[in-house]
Amino acid sequence: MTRADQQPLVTYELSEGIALIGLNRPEKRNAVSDRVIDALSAAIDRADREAKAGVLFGAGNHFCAGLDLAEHAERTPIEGIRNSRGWHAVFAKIEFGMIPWVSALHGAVVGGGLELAASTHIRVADKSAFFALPEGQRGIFVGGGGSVRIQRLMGTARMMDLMLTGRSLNAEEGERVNLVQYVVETGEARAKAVELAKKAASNAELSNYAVIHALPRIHDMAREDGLFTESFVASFTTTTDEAKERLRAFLEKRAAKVHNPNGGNA
Ligand code: 1HE
Repeated sequence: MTRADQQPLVTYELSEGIALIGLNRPEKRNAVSDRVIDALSAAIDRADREAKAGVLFGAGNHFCAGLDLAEHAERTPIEGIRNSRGWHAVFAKIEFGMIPWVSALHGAVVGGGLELAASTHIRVADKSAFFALPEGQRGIFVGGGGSVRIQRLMGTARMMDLMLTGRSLNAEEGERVNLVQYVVETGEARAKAVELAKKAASNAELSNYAVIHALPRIHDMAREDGLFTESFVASFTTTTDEAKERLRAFLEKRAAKVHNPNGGNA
């Protein structure tokens, strides 16, 4: 039996409404082959149906070493496009699906691994994480949506620097350039990601959907179009029975107050 017969390339677990999806090819540093993309796609579909939020992580010492270079070495131009468009389709299901996604990053988060992480809504890195876009050294280009998503996160100048020089950023540098929102101690990324996913899962599902779908679209709109769209999304979400009940719960002091990080609310 081959290794692939024994272990799934992507693991799936549902715990307390949170889908935990693991890239599970640690002997190849979770490099993304066509079969990994197919398995990831199926897992995302399942999570979309049955979870309220999801966490994406990598097994072993690294989150993901990006594109499976062994597979890619043999592709024709049209096969390369099919491959890239396949990644786009799956990553779009993460970014614009039904639920919020949090990625737990450690070790290598490089190339397509960073593109995958960029399709999630919140990124948590532990201190072992490092980020790089070594496509130039491999003679290729980003193909998993990085030119859109990573460029949007870190800006053109910084992404050009990563791609032209092949340099790596550590976790703290990654936070400084907006690649991740959280940095935690080594080994703690997954627990933090689950904690954040649970927080998101406790929101109204419609609010989460609006956040995921409306914010990036409004970002790309002209100002007045954005404000117009915001009013409609706001009115639609605010007038649901669930919103009314949540608003009443606050007024009747049945709901938690906003946490005061300066030590209030005691
Ligand atoms: C791989 C891959 C891979 C490892 N495709 N097989 N990505 C890269 O250019 C990153 C290439 N990988 C690395 O730089 C290193 O492997 C790591 C820094 C991630 C990890 O180093 P290390 O010392 O822990 O592992 P290793 O010994 O280098 O790798 C272990 C095995 O995984 C080894 O195979 P083995 O048969 O010799 O055991 C490696 O060949 C294999 N491996 N990474 C295939 N990526 C949609 S476009 C996206 C474009 C990109 O993603 S470009 C970036 C590609």
